[in-house]
Amino acid sequence: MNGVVRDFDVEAFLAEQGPAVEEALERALVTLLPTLPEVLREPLRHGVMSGGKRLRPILCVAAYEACGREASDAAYDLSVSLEMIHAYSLMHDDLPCMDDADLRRGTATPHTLFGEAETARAALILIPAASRQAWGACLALGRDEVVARQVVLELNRAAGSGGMVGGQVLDLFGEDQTLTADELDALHRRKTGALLTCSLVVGALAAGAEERTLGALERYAHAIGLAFQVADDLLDATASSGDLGKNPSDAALGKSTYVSLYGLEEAGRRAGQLVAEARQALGEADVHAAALQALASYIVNRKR
Ligand code: GRG
Repeated sequence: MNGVVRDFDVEAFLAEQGPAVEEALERALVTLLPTLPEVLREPLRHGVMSGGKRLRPILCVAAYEACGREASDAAYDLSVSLEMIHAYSLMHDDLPCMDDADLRRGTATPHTLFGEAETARAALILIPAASRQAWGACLALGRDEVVARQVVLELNRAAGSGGMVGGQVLDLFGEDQTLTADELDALHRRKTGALLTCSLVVGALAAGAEERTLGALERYAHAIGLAFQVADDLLDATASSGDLGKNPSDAALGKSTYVSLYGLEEAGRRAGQLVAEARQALGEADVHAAALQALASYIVNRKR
């Protein structure tokens, strides 16, 4: 679908980033879990530690590095605030009152293992915990409270009704309806795009990026946010639930997708165009970040 970035091994890069993200998540849980009633600890741990690509933290740290900073434990601690919001959203998304899924990341969903009420409650704890996580990490990175406040604000804005939650509402209300291209873009810019965009913005803010770099990273993020969803729809239409490790499919839920709207070939072309837009945004602001260039391609070429 889209060419690989020469001389950059994205698979090796992801394999290297993964353990640093897992360790930061463990550090966050070591602080958080003992503060909770026992009955909520296992659903929360399962929701956060059940794997996944860890794309949001990886993008956050890649943006931080693209702004000339060196990744440290505190940078990964910041990045996992995004994964905590993502984990809560998946825990809720899989509940019977939403997508009613029993498989996610190749494993049983938390509510099927630990109960609906326990999972719903445990997931909610992750929202304020993510804000505290981001705040503490910003200060540990040497940023002042003005920047830390801006980071926490961006995180909550992306997670809220103007972002992910608002997109989820549009998604649920759009079931069994045929959405237009503009409606589908608006839905996914919020549901999936807002948090992905926030991942880069937070990394850049914490790095003290100048306006021009911040703007370029934001444009890059808008493009890959949508490209991610187009690729997700292509995978949903072409791979089995066993290969993807999740269910049910969008078709089974009566959802409009980029594939139902454009067909496989045209949706693939759109994903390619969005990757090109993302790369161009970096080039225009002279952001030389091989990892981000390669991640844009990975997002549309991934197999899960
Ligand atoms: C109150 C209406 C209301 C909603 C609560 C449930 C919810 C908030 C939001 C759902 C948002 C959601 C499920 C977005 C899905 C985004 C998405 C494409 C997830 C899959 O992301 P990957 O592929 O997953 O990065 P992994 O498993 O790799 O982490």
